[in-house]
Amino acid sequence: MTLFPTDFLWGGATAANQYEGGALEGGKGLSICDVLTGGSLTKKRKLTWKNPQSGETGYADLAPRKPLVLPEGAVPAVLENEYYPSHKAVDFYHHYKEDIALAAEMGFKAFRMSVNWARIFPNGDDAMPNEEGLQFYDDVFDELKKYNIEPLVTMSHYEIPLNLVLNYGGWKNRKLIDFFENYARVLFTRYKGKVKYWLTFNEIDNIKGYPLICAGVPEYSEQAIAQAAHNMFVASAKAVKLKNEIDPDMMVGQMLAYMPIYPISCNPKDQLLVLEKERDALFFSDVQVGGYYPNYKLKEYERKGITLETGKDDFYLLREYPCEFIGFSCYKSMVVSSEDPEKRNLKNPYLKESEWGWAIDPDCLRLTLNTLYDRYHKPLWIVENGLGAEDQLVDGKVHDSYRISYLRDSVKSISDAIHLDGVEVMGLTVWGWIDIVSAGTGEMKKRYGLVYVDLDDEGHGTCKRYRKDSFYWYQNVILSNGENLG
Ligand code: BGP
Repeated sequence: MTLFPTDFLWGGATAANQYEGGALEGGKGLSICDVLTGGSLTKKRKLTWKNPQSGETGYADLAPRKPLVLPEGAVPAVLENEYYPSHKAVDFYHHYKEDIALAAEMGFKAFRMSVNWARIFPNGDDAMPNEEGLQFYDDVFDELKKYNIEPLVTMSHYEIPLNLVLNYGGWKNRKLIDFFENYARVLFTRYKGKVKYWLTFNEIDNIKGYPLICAGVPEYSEQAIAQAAHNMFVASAKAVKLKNEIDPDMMVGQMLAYMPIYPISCNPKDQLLVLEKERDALFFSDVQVGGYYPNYKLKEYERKGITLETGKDDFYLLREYPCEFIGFSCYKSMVVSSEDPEKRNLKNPYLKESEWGWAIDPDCLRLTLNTLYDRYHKPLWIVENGLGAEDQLVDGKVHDSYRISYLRDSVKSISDAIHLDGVEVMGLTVWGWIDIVSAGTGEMKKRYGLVYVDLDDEGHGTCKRYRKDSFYWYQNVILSNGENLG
């Protein structure tokens, strides 16, 4: 019995700021991620700054749910002699032909990547796009076409032109709606016929914890976050409207970070907390996919005195131009307790954890797929899932049975959602199918790849690519359309 549809889009996922490199080449402007240092589990990533008047330089913390605090007169800046993982990343910029050939060898049907906004509009507010940047992505899409691989393109994946942060305050400024609309118009017009699937903003719901990285908003206030999210919703709806005009065959999706949340006990208070925490993510799909602001959010805004600056067509646009599919990332599940509602990372006694403390939950995809499908009845695409682990390269080989086991459970979970529950699933793009820089920690050591890249946390290494055991495993999975899980 075939469990997966014949047109199921198997593939892998990446993001420009973690993969592409060439950050100072081809006329690209600086993005917010280009001023972030590397790090590790114990040494947090920092943002570097400079005071242009005094020449003083330094490092600022990037803690979740905290504002970015810089000394008077300082601005985020690239410092000499500092290592920035996004600048070279794993150098897709110069290796794209080799990498796409590897993806094709595995049998990929889809390749998730992001266009770096600052490669197209170096300052975000430029009148004209950067032709060299446009040409680079043309070359990449042509290469993918050679192998019949569909690109799935995120328009903004944890990067935003630095100028839009410094001079506009990021997405809390409504002017960004126009800049993004312009950017979307350029992308859709140029890549019409080459790119069918688009995602607007990566993990938009993470704006609650990371407004700077998700939305270029340096302060931490619920008011600013609500406004930035609203502006992004309107920009996303405008992108859907535009693609209808430019190429109705394209599909524009939402991209949500989602994880199932379990109550620590059957105390009803714990279950109420689950409801609340789930809404932290679902609010974003309620608006972007459902097309309206849900009452629970309007009530919350009322209670907190949050008011939105809106345009006269905003709510009409949200209703008329919702996203057409939901792309989501899901790596783990979470446990909450009403005794300590803000505490994250409560241990689940039924699950093992990765070396980075992420719960390994074989059922989280089936649960997520059902939750989202029951609520929206729109096609779903698992655009990120995978295991970050430390790998050993020995004699050119990596025996990553732990990754195979994780991914095998994921594929089973998706297959159950399809054939037991009837969920409409478009595809799976395994996160970091080739080793890339970790978004959270900024290190190379946390590897997700089916392909190993010889680079360390400081960017030293040959950049050479090696096929891991999981490469061959996934190749068989794709070849058998999910029947042969090894
Ligand atoms: C998601 C991001 C990715 C990616 C992934 C893994 O949140 O969309 O950019 O990096 O998580 O996270 P990390 O790299 O921190 O392990």
